[in-house]
Amino acid sequence: MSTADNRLDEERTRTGLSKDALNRAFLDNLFYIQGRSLEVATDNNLYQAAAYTVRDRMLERWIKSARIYKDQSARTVCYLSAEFLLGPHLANNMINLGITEVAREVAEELGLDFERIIESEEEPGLGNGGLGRLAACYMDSLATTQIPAIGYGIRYEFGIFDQVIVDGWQVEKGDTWLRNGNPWEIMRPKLAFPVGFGGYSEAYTDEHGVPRQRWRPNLVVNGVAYDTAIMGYGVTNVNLLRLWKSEAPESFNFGAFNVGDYYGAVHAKIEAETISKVLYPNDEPVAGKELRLKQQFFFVSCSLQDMIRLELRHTGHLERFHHKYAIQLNDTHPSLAVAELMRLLLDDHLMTWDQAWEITRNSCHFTNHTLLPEALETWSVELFECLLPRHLEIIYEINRRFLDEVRVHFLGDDERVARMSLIDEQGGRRVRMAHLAAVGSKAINGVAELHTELLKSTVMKDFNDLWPERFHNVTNGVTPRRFIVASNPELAALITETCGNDRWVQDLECLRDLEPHAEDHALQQRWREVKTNAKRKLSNWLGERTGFAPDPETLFDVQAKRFHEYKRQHLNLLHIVWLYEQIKQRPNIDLTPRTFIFGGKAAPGYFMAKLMIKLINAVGEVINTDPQVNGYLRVLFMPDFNVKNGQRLYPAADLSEQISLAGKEASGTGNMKFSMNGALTIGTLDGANIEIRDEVGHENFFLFGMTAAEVQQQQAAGYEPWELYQRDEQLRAAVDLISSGLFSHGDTELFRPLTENLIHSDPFMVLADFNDYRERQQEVDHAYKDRHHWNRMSILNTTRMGKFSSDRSIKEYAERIWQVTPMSADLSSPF
Ligand code: T68
Repeated sequence: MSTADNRLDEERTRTGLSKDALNRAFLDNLFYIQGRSLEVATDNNLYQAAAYTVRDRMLERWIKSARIYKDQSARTVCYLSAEFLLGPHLANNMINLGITEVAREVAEELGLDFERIIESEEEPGLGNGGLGRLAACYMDSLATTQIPAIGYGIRYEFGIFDQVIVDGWQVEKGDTWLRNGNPWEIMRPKLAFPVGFGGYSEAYTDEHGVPRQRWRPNLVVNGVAYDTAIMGYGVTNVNLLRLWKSEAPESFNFGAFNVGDYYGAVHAKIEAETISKVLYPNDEPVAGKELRLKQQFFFVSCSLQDMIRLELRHTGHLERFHHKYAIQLNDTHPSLAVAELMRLLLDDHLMTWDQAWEITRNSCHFTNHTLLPEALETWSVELFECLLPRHLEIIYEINRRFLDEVRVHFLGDDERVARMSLIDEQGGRRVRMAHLAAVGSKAINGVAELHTELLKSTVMKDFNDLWPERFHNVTNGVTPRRFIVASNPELAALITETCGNDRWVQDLECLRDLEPHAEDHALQQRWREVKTNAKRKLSNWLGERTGFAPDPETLFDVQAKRFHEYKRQHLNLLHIVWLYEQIKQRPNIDLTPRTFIFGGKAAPGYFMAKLMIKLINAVGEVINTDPQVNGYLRVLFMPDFNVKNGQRLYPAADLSEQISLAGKEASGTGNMKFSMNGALTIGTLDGANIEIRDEVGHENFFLFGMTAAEVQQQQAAGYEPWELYQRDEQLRAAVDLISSGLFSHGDTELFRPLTENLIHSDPFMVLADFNDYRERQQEVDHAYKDRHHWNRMSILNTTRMGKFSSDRSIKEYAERIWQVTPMSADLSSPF
């Protein structure tokens, strides 16, 4: 063999996908990176070696994609998000590379437990919930649909806390996901940008005699890039997720050392590193959280500087920046991008205001994820002035010009001007981040049809009156690669076998091919077996973790999502308590045996949400140990609901609880994951539930509760939960059982905050929807008894979920919002 042939051979071994190549690479990685042989390797050693092996296979494709994108001058989507809730990489990357089966064979031939290696991965929990997970699904779909994209965010050292349950209460544990290293990321020490804070804005005259402004910050930190490859499914495109870590600039340290201030230097280093230290939990008041604003500015500034660097390197100027980059702001967290891009173009690149504004306004696009007033971000002008004085000036100027436009458009409407201003002048003055994002964006979108309509008619009504053409709906979606193929391989195999091909993985609408088989009893039978196997697997896992393994023959009724009063986990609980009472009163009652499973985290400072978790565990303790009822009812709490644990739950659910108060859940995405895996939904007309119900068929969905319009009417008319409580005996019995102390060892105080809140205030109208919910649950009970009918409904739920693939969402963004086109990164083209 010639030297060149040898090199090629080596290269194939290093990055090839054959069994031999994988085998050799895996053993090499185990030996040369981990310093271990097979005999002494720990689970983590094996996982790391597997991860490096898979990552190396993505690298060549990644570099090639980047080269092709650059050569073609593609418009690149830059997805700016403070959160990316990625979930475990290994299994997913093997699926997208198409090497799962051959990798399994390699493991088996080496005598290794393939599943166990996959299980060993600790997931990067760099997000709170739906918003962060959506960003991760979109990264998967961007690569799969071949759209050049970079995800930009923060490399938090501590992601979302781990949840443990102690005496029924949630206890938070620090998430140390980096303790064993992260084989998926590549640190780019040379790719670092300075980010300033504080100081002042200074006027000066440039060499052409033009008066200008510049920022003199008094603190500068460095943002260092950490890159992760995001592989598309069934294509060779690989996109980039670039997360920023904050560090102290070296010069700063040396400066301090030179004057002998050793402690000062160390302190400065710690202060700089603090910025990317920890992810903030949502549902907590942000007031006073200066560090959060610092985080937002930090990652936005690094990301924009990176885009500018790339564009300058490529073309030498920024005039076409907006043609080259489509920036998507994932909620208001990155909305400082509007002000920072203006500053960079004005102050650093010396553009005129009009030029800079034209570029900014045509680069940015904004997604809103919530209508809850307490979640709409504002920052005090005082804090802004202190941290970002130059940005405040720019925001004032954007506002001055904007309000002039409003005045012209709505002559004499001063109230509207005050409502729309970027500055809220009521009480302490505050910067309204949603207004900043809206003014600086070409497109504004909601995440489900109802949500977009409510956005246009309530919180952003004034903006919709002014610029109706800017508003769009893009209903959320989730990736079927992770939420069917990776989570539920048995179901995936059955679908592929029945369809005769696996096209559905890339085009979820192909699931419709299954529909003619929905009546087929043989398929129904196998469908059910797949579900029961998934339930058995979950049951075993729960048995190991919680000491109780539920019976897979019972109906698995699952509510898994963040804990929040608007999501109404307490409505579910009230029904359980009511059922308990029914069984106690009529021991021979004819009920379908059910296992109620809850999962989800509460924000550490959200007392009511934490009390709901305690109540679930308290009710479980009583019910699960009462032989009179536990043949019918079981209540379980799955601790530490995260992406990995979610993947255990979705395949095993018979019934999915999507019971938020209508108008409160922007979209929901768990609803989609359950339904794709054949769970039926009991739900309200809220968020994407409405569209899911329209797709799967009204007869295959258990609907209950008020509409968003009815909610508004009742609240306007003065909602009186106390009257309902007085009038409705069933309801009163359930609430009273909780206050009686039965679930709290006689303590009548423990759950009082919850019951009192329901009776006297009930902001999320739990009592108003209770009866309808209870009745629909009775229908569920009956429906489950007719197995054929249930199986048919379950099959139809899966086959009709095509719309909710995140590939569809991304195609809509690409066509309607970003105006970008797919670009194949064909590996066979010359390298
Ligand atoms: C969720 N929002 C919506 N926010 O609640 C959900 N918030 O309906 C929707 O499906 C999902 O976004 C995706 O669009 C969130 O998850 C947060 O996590 C969050 C984080 C920080 C600050 C505020």
